[in-house]
Amino acid sequence: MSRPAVLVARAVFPETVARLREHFDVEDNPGDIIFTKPQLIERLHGKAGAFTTGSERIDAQVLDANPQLRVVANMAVGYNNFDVEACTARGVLATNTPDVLTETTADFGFALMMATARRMAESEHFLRRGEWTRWAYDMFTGSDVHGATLGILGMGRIGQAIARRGALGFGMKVIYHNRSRLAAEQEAPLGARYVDKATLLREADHLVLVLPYSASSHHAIGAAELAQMKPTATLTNVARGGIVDDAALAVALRERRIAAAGLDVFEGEPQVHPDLLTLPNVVLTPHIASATVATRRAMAELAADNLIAALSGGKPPAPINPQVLPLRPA
Ligand code: 8YV
Repeated sequence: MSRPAVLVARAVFPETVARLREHFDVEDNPGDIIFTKPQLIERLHGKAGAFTTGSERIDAQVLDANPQLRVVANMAVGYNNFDVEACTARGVLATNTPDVLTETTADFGFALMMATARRMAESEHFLRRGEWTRWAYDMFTGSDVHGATLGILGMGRIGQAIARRGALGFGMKVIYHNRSRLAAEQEAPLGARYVDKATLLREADHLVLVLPYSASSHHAIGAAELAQMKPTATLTNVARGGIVDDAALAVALRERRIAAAGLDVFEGEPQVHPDLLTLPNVVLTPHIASATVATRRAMAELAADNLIAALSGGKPPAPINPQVLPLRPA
């Protein structure tokens, strides 16, 4: 019997590709070309599986043009690049990479929040420009992180890991809003208080967004929400572009309706709203919250584990739509 063929849609660790080659006929993408939709459709021809990242949109059109496709394995915990309903309707298994990036992403979210509150990027640029000539009592005064109120929108695994850092490491008061309330035994060690969204916006000194992107979270933070925040508050987004209305945020930052923002994700990235680029009170990073060597390796390995298990009739560790299992025969 011939081996299944898979597409590795973006450049990834050579070790991961080599491991996949032990199981499959692999077409990889060492040049790291970002495929257009027609290119992706064409590359997927004849493939039983795809190793994808957030840059490949797997929707009904791609699936219908490739009825032989049975597994799409995302190297990401977020999977808004997948139309999961379309996958499920066609019996295509979708998988992701939860857990392995939780702590690393929480480290980064916390660091970005701190950099934002303490004006690290802005002051570094000032120093590099050679403008640091003397000390001044009010030079780059920011707002405290320790003891402040940490607001978390989206209290999943990463949200809880950020809350833990704030509560246990920095003595922060934690408030959160989520689709569902945590169990009392999860809230208690963090002293976390479940509040409605309006209270979260009103009370947070530092608001961190960690919710998944979907039609219902699109522009969850827009002009109306920003207007409810404290003028001294910071906003940090390590979730997905599109959760924040970036144009409205740029206006709020320019008019100092909130103090500052830290953004790792953007609407339409890698494009960044031009107004954000001109503002001093925003820390901008290129979607790197999960980017440590160890975590990216773990993500790649888990995506490969998913693909290998699913296409060999096993139980993939992180299925998104397990109801399609067992996989339809090739
Ligand atoms: C990925 C992420 O780097 O896991 C996620 O959801 O946003 C990042 O960790 C990115 O999505 C590439 O696939």
